[in-house]
Amino acid sequence: MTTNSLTWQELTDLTTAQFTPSDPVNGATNAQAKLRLFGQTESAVRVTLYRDNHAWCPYCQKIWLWLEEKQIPYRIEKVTMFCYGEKESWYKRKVPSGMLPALELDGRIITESDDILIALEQAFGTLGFGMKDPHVFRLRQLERLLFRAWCNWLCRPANSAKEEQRNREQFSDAVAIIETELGKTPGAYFLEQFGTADVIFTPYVERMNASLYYYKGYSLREENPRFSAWFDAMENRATYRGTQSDFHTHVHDLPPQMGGCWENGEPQMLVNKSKVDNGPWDGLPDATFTEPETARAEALYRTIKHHANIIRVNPTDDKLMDEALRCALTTMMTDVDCIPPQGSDAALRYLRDRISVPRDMSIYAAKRLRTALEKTAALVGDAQGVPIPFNHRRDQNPANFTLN
Ligand SMILES: N[C@@H](CCC(=O)N[C@@H](CS)C(=O)NCC(=O)O)C(=O)O
Repeated sequence: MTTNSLTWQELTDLTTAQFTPSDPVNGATNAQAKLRLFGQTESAVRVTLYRDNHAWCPYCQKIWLWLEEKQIPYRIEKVTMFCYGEKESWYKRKVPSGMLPALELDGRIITESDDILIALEQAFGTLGFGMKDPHVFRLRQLERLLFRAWCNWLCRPANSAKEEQRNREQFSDAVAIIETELGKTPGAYFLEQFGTADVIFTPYVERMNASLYYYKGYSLREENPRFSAWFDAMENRATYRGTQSDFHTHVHDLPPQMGGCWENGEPQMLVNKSKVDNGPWDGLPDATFTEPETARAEALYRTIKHHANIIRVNPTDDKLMDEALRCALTTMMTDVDCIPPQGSDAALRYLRDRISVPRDMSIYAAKRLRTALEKTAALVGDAQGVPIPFNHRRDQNPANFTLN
């Protein structure tokens, strides 16, 4: 059985009936808000966080998560990272290096994420054990040890199988040290209670989990029981879920940021890479919490909101993409195939490859949309979209999405 595509009006009626977006200002952690009040008044705001449009920058995620956990009212100003497009001149006047994150606290600009956390602690108190606590200090050093071992393995080409193996072992040794640390307290977090140390580990451990799965066939989350429990505990926090990205977004954002990521070509790596790129996206160890019932409706709501720009930036003819996109959304919502126009397979896969989490939508919403786009594309062919660039991500230039 197949169905005809729904009109934009019919799709809008569906999302209105099925989805009530939460309040970006006072509701759950989300990547779209420009102001967060946590029920307080705007006069309580002392902080502005300058972070990237894509909600991707790891050092920004650290500050973001801390502010959300502490429920400090703050404004958000979004800035373009170099590899996505032109850096805003107003930001360069404020922070000449253009680096992110930056924080304005009572009118004072602070850069460097660790200095930002220390300043925030001085103004608002610590989140559990703070930056200068000796246990946290030691864990911060171990986080950098793990980071260096990860970079060494992922971001440098190995000259031989032996070198590749050595890099893998060095990383595994660093992981073993962290596993021991995680085992020192009865709970799943680094110290007795959730706090600064967990926030510090979050951004890069999330990126390690994604990148090593895809480029090396190594599953950090599945192969290490304490890391696994830590990820599960983090996913129990609505704050973390609001900042959480998916494997697809990370593995294609990392190469230009890190100056390259190197595949090892091993059989498991090839299997993992294919799953992340082509699906099925269900079952990937990027999220294991129960899927919210609203995932499809959220994906629909977010796509409708930006559909004019999504269609305009797609390399395919606008009319063709309009019909094809409505077909994919119809399938996503009805579970019935909708045959898109001939020649739209590459266009649908172009979009499948450019959903950015959490910038565009949450992780399960993205899985639903990627699945519907792939399923619909497969009805008319196997043409792939324009490949995702490796040296930059100007195909994701935020300027294209600020037009309405
Ligand atoms: N040590 C800095 C590192 C910050 C950093 O490397 N930021 C990157 C983004 S992750 C950046 O702003 N790069 C410039 C750009 O991409 O525009 C910190 O901890 O804040």
